[in-house]
Amino acid sequence: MAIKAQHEALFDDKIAADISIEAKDWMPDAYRQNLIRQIGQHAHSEVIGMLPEANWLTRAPTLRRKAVLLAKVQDEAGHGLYLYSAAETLGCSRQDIYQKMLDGKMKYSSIFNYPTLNWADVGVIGWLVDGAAIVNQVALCRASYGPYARAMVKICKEESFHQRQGYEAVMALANGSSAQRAMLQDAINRFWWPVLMMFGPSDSDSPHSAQSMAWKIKRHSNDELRQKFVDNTVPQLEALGMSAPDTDLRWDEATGHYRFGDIDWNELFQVIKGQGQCNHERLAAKRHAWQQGDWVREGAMAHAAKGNQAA
Ligand code: FAQ
Repeated sequence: MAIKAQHEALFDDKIAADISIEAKDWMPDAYRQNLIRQIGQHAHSEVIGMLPEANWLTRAPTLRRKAVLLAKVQDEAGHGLYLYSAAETLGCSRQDIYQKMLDGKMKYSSIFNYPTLNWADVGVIGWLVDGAAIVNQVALCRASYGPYARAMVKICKEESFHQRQGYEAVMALANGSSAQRAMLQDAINRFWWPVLMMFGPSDSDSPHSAQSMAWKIKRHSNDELRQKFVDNTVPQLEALGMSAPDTDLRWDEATGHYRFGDIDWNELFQVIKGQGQCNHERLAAKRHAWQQGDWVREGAMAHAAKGNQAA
């Protein structure tokens, strides 16, 4: 057997036997490129995802809420760093993929292109956005690429804390004044559908899913995970005494799942294409931060070079 065919056979055997693929293992180039694409997009989502909540850091209602929010936003930066490191193990350069994101050539999650208009949005992001991220990411803890799967284990632990802090914050509003309840319902109404879109296009419209599932990068399809999220979340909505902006949402005894209305896929594709409410603002903020941080990078590199000379 030719060497390449031997490599391919070993790779296929490992995938079939659920043995992790590690950084130094042979892997098909398409598998490597697909992972760089997904992990890179995931890393960018974490760092862009800091912006909507950071918008409320200076306006948190109490010192306790502010300290918790600061810690959460900082955790998201950490998640970005683990994921950029995981992507680098595949041979890409962090600076290159970051630049592609700044240039609009690499994607990040659609959800972060929606504005945070009131304090309830911060609780709803923790509860629903982190809640959706966990449903997606728990499955990724078993992704076939070892460095990605291991990064996801640590990230999921922290995301669970984020989800609970979000639910605790929305519980306070749900038990508050009628103005607080109205503010919470407004935030749910604006975030509900965009959160369902986080799981990606429907399976029939998802070009990467079949191959990613065959490679066991994705363990569940976009629609399966979306359904799981809805099933998890509707009882929480009911416990809060709140509702989703979906008149078709109902329990289906026959399937044991909640049925929900049609998603506006046109909206998702517009946001992905860069035409969401905040796409321009988010990228402008990151480009500005990158330029402002130039002197820090220069100093750090000079320091590192000096350390290398001394060694
Ligand atoms: N937004 O064929 P598929 C978080 C793109 S982390 C933008 O289905 P795939 C934590 C997709 O990239 C949230 N683009 O693709 C947090 C592809 O484009 P391409 C991020 C989207 O990869 C909380 C094209 O459409 N999580 O929230 C979206 O098999 C709070 C075709 O789609 C992850 O990234 C979208 N919603 O499945 C942080 C999880 N959906 O590359 C701060 C890891 C699809 O061909 C605060 N990623 N696209 O140009 C995944 O699980 C997958 O990549 C999916 C998409 C499920 C997102």
